[in-house]
Amino acid sequence: MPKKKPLVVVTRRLPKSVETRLRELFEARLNDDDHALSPAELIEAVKAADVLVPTVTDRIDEAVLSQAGEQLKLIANFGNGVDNIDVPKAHARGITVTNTPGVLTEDTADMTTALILAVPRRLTEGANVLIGKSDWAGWSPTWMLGHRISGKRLGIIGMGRIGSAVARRARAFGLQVHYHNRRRVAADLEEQLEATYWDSLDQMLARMDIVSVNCPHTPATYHLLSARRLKLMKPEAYLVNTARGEIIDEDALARMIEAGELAGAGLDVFEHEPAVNPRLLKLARAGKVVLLPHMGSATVEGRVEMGEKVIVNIKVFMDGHKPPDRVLPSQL
Ligand code: 8YV
Repeated sequence: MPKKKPLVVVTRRLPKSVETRLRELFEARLNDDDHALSPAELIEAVKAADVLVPTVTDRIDEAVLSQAGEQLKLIANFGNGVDNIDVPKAHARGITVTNTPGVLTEDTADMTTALILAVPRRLTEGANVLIGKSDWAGWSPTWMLGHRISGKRLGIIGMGRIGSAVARRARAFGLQVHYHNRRRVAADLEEQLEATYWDSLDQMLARMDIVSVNCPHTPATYHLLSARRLKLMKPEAYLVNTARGEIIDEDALARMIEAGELAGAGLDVFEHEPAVNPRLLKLARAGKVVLLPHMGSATVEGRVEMGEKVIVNIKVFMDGHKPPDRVLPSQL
């Protein structure tokens, strides 16, 4: 008798080619209308699935995991960040967790760079003039002036894959690269990026013109940029975040920009997605911040490669081997 295919429950719609391959390999339960699953639907999914493929929009916490059936042995996250999953609890229940690192590095670094450029150069403000309510009065020497990028100090928080890719791009724009990381990176990488390491995040923040958040969201990085730390930044500095909203105290950030204690921000991620802090929306309308709806890795190519990684992780796991992108609680 042929072996029964594992039931793979995918919580959101994925690119067609990925879904087709999932169907060929497994008994795939897909989400054709792409709605975000309710907590009840998520519980239903973990009760039935051998493998769950969630995304950032699914909160796999203790309440969900405690309802999982005995057969659930793998959570193959479609995404790099795993802060949507209680990884220690999953491990304690004997469930392996994997993610999709590497394939969204360049896309996310591109979007980070776009925000690094867009905020000081007032890109969205300018673009909105031409499609806005009032007519453009024409060029003038003192109109719509932003600030120069070249020669400024960029402080990268989190010099992992994405942070390093941001640093490479930043060099090309003439930015001086500084970074803070849990561990200092290898000397040859530091040299290649001409990057200056700051052991003290506080001291780095006080000296940067632009700060980019590129670290994962873990219990240790929740509100890493607290009100106290944001206050250390120069009033003319900008903050960019393409990692996770929870890393910044958003209310404190909004307050400071409103008060002119910080020049502006470029944010692709938010603390309570899909809700966006109304104060930030107001600041965006005033041209003080640029807000994007979590688009950092949103490319066709990236999504297909993420899907490919998910499939490889499931296949290898089902063949009785350790999947390549396991996430261990000790790594968080
Ligand atoms: C993904 C992301 O789109 O992979 C990540 O960590 O933040 C995003 O770019 C999302 O997580 C998919 O689940």
